[in-house]
Amino acid sequence: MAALQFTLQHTDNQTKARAGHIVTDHGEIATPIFMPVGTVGSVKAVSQQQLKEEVNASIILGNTYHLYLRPGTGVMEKAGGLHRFNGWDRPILTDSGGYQVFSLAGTRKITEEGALFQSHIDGSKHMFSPEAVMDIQRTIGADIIMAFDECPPYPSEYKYAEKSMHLTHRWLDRCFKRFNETPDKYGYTQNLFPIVQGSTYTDLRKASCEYIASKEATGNAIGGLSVGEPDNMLYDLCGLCCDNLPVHKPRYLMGVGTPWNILECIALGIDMFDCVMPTRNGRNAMLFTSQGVINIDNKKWEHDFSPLDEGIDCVVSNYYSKAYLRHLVKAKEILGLTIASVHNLAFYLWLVRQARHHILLGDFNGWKNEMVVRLQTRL
Ligand code: PRF
Repeated sequence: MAALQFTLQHTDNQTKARAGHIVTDHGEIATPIFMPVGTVGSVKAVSQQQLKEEVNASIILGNTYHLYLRPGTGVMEKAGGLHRFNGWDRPILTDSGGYQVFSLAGTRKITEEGALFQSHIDGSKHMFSPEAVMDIQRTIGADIIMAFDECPPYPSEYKYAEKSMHLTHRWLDRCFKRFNETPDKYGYTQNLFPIVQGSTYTDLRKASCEYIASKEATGNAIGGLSVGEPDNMLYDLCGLCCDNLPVHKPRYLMGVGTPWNILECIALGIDMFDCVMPTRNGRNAMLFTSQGVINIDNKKWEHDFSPLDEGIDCVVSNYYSKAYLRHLVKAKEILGLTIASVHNLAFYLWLVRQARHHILLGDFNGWKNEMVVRLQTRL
């Protein structure tokens, strides 16, 4: 079995958008790609069959933090890894838990050693160190695993951001040391992606990119963005990071974002995205469609028997009507959560496939500019 391979197929003339191809031991991924978030080993309200047949997902995410707390590494090891446990036989990426510790856990304390935190489930105390997080991700067995990092809040003072970035870099050295000392557990190859930090400071971002690039990993990630900063700042910092990361490695922008954020960041040179927005917002009655944003709760849809979205290639989106989904949501029927989540995910996957199509066709920029306006329309 082999380490991840990335082939850059085409770079756009007018923007920095790329069409590429990733090969992992669990299958291939055409880029740019969006990865549905399956925090606890399940994409909320959506089955693995729906992810394959209706959403067309080629890779999903899991979270080290959640899977470590429940069901725990004992179950994961006995199952033979997350793929065997949840029945998803395509690629999986796990986030390292750094971000989740800072956003979800109760009291936490960051030291040189790692992060001490209290479980959001039962209040029990745990310690995540770079070594522990590598060991846990070895046991979960995702194809792509993430380095343990600190994501500073927005805004952060320069001094704090600088100290935090250096800590993330020292943790990265420890991650690679542990990763290289431990073998693949399940017969296929795992890949460790390092994460750029540096908050909103361009000199720190550049320094972090340089440090991350020096690790010569099979892919690189950008963290610490989409944490409350305005969109123009997200785009400036994302662009700067893309320009300072290796060209021939996939670039993964963590936790971004809205459909228009994704299109703008594809234009800056990002290849991989993940975000809870399509599933979380779907469960809260917000639909992203090829014509704009719909609040399906709204009375205006009560008698609208037209399909959720005729503009995309998903049977669920073409089949169920707006009036019917509104009814399910109002009646708090479980199926409503599933239809909204499947639709939103299918839309996100359709969007990145369209982006790839237009990159290869050579008219990405014009298409993107039109879509960025259309997708933000409130219907
Ligand atoms: N670090 C990690 N995971 C993340 C982030 C990060 O900075 C973000 C920030 N948008 C989302 N998920 N490890």
